[in-house]
Amino acid sequence: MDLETFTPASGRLEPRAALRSDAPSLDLNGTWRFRLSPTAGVPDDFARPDYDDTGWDDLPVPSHWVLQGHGAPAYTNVSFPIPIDPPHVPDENPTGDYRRAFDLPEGWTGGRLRFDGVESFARIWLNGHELGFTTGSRLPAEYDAAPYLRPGRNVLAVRVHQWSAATYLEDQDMWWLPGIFRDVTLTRSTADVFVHASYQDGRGTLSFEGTGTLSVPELGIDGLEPGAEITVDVEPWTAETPRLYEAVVTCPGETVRVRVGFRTISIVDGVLLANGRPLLLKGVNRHEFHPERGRAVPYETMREDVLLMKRHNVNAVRTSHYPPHPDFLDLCDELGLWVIDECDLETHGFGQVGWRANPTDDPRYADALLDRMRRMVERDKNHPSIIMWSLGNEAGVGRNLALMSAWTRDRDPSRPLHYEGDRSCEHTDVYSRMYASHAEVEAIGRREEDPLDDPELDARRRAMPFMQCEYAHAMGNGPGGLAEYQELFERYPRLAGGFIWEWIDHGLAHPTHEYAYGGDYGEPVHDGNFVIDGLVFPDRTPSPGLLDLKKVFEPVRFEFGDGVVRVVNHYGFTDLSHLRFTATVQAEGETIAEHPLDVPAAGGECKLPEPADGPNGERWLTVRAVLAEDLPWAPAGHEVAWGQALLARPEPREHVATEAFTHTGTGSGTGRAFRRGGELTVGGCVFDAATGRLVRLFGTEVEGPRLDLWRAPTDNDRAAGLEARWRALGLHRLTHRVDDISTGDGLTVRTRVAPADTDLGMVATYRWTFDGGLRLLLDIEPEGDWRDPIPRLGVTMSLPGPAVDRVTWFGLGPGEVYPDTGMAARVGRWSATVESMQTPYVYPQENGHRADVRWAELGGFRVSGEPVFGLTVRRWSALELAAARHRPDLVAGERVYVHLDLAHQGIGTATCGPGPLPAYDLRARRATLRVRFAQP
Ligand code: IPT
Repeated sequence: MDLETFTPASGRLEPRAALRSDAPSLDLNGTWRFRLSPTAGVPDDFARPDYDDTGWDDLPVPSHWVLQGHGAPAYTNVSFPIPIDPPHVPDENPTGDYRRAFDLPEGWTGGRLRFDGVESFARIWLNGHELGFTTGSRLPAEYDAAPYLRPGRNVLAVRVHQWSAATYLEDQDMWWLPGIFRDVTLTRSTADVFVHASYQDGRGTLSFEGTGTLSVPELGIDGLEPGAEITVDVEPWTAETPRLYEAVVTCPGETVRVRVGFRTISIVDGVLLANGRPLLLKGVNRHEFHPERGRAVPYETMREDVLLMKRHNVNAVRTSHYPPHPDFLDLCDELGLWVIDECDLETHGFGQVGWRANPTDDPRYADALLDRMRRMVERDKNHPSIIMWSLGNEAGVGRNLALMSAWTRDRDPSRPLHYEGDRSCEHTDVYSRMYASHAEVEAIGRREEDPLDDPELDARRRAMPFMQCEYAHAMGNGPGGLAEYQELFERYPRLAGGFIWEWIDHGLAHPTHEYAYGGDYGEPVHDGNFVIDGLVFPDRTPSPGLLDLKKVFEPVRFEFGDGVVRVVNHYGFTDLSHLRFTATVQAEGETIAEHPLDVPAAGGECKLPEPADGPNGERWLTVRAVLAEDLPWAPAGHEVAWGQALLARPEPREHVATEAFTHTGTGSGTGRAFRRGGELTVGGCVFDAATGRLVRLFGTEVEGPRLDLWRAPTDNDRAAGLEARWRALGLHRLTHRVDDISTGDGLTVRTRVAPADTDLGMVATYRWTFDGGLRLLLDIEPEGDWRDPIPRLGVTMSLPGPAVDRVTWFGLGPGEVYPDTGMAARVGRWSATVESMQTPYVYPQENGHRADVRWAELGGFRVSGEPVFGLTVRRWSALELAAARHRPDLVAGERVYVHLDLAHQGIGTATCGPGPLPAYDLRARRATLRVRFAQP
């Protein structure tokens, strides 16, 4: 059967550029007739124009049938959902038959049928005549329709098989989503144009391949012939300044418009350059994804992606791991993103069988691989945003890479080649890796990486720029370590930056789970929530990881000195004249002064305003850079960068000696502990006399605070092996024993806290005193040989649920912070409901920790740190959070849990890449937590 042939297609026309042409075209998207069969062998009589399809269903095109109620999606990462036996596929091969009738407009002749994307094998008939078949799901296929078109009614029939020999080339880490998922058109355009537009020192050189003549009215270029070259004064295209010129190519029978951007990508002395200047890629990996529509992404959603990227200081995108919808690339040209366009090739699952029979090295697949590369390059060659071609992802090594690379070098010498899967870099121009640790990136930055066996290849690779095509795996809470990577990228010229894995969580909208991941459709082989690893949630709400990334990628930095701020321009190609700067002074989070700052376009030192009068309290200066005017990707006032400096600390708080309160004489106002029956009272707060536990805090019933070491493991904790070690140790099931309770000036409760079946433990001594507020000084002392990092160090208390609705705090906010994340947080006064303090990770896990909190008001009291504490407030316990598998599993209970922490374990990015850097490991150590509870 054809679907088990190595041949990539039959009957298809030569690939050509995606162009905007004035040639007539007919949009064939819309409602088609559809029938799903479980196997491939059903009769194909449905292709006859007179076939009766009344028993079929309607199906929108573009779409994936599994997201339209026919069959179900399936998620695997590396694993193939079919046996690894190329080119064969199982008999169970979901097969979708499509029919669509259309009327040809009066006077229409000729034309091509164009399919922009069909997953994965399509056979096409027009009016009962077979046009051929095609593979290469995310690449266009065109057929000559002229011989079979007829006036009036025409019938197009398409049979799509989910599995084919080509499936072995499309093992990307994503949902398997068959169907006609991109546009279908009948077009009379046949033109192909390849525009070359380079830039050097203010001058642009333009030429083109194709037929007809080219004009760029704005540049006074008129009637340029193919092959001729012209050099004129131009403004360059960069992602920061996406200057496009409209070119018109008058071809036989049609006029096409191409937007030209003048730019030159080069590699000089091992440094990646754009227009002669170093290019630092601040990138993300983008899959096409929409929570309801899968890879059939609406235009507005593509645009939203680009806008969101731009607004978060992202300047580059790798189209992992296939060419995107062509409109996405137009948006990148227009709004400005550097793009690595990646071929639709991944054979990762062959790695599971020692790369035996890998298509990348199988000559029988040579045509198919070359076909994919050609179709990408031909389709996308006119985009100034595309700066490199990538041969594919995780496809191992093999001779077919050489063919793809040689063809591409010949066709388009202007763009460097990328491929990560071959460490020798034999067929590429850049040294690319994924998830290399900070230490390794630094070694590479210094050109001190481990050598390759082949000295010639080693010398070649050592002279290449380096990039991480994937790093900082944004799965769940995280990624940690972003700032440290960025610091390295900026320090070593060889390092051209990289691309975060990945842009979006691929959670599919689900009626009970909210968002589904692998296994939620009963797939026998799946990779669970590994597909939930994005910087934005499935609905494109930015996650804390994206907010941190925005901070780390800031193109403007502020360095504070005595009465001055130095503004440093980190843009690669523009000055700061598009920005407006302000300085705000806040005392304990209340704004007391705001001034514009006059910053020279080149950056430099600015005097700060004189300190203003105002209330006593911790005083912070915040300097912000915002857009001065509307830009196509964000409105005026959009914040691009900020910095903060501490101006003044408050006078140290005078803690009035406990005796000073004894004169109140009521007992409730004193620091002495009074016993009343089974209760002890300290300053109006009530403790259980037998356990020494606080039971009533200024009238509110409470449980705890008690020492707590547990957090709901993050994906990264799990991947780092920490969860297993923590559970083995029993940190989620600590026991508490009271050893001593003594009263006098306050109350002292000595306890030993330990899990079962180990001699490790912590002595926790709670000292309660009253000075108008209730102070807790908790002394923690580990006993035994603690080896592993611990999840957290702090206390947990719970209150009746209704007691807390909103939390107001002064400290870092508004979002969550962990030791190696939270760069987006700034010092201020914040207020949020308990609900909105939860970060909605699709796969529930530790989240929502606010750091460096000076004080917080909740539940009718104020808790102050001496000096600061970490704060987490939830309507479920850490154990309930850890047990949940989807967000709807988390149901508000009767209690609200308040965690007051001294420290947390770092986050890292161990789901792919390194765990937390050693400095962010939380070791069991002697520590003291000091907090004070008071009525506001
Ligand atoms: C890497 C893949 O390239 C990417 O598609 C994705 O699967 C990512 O891992 C994990 O989310 S490959 C891996 C072996 C490092």
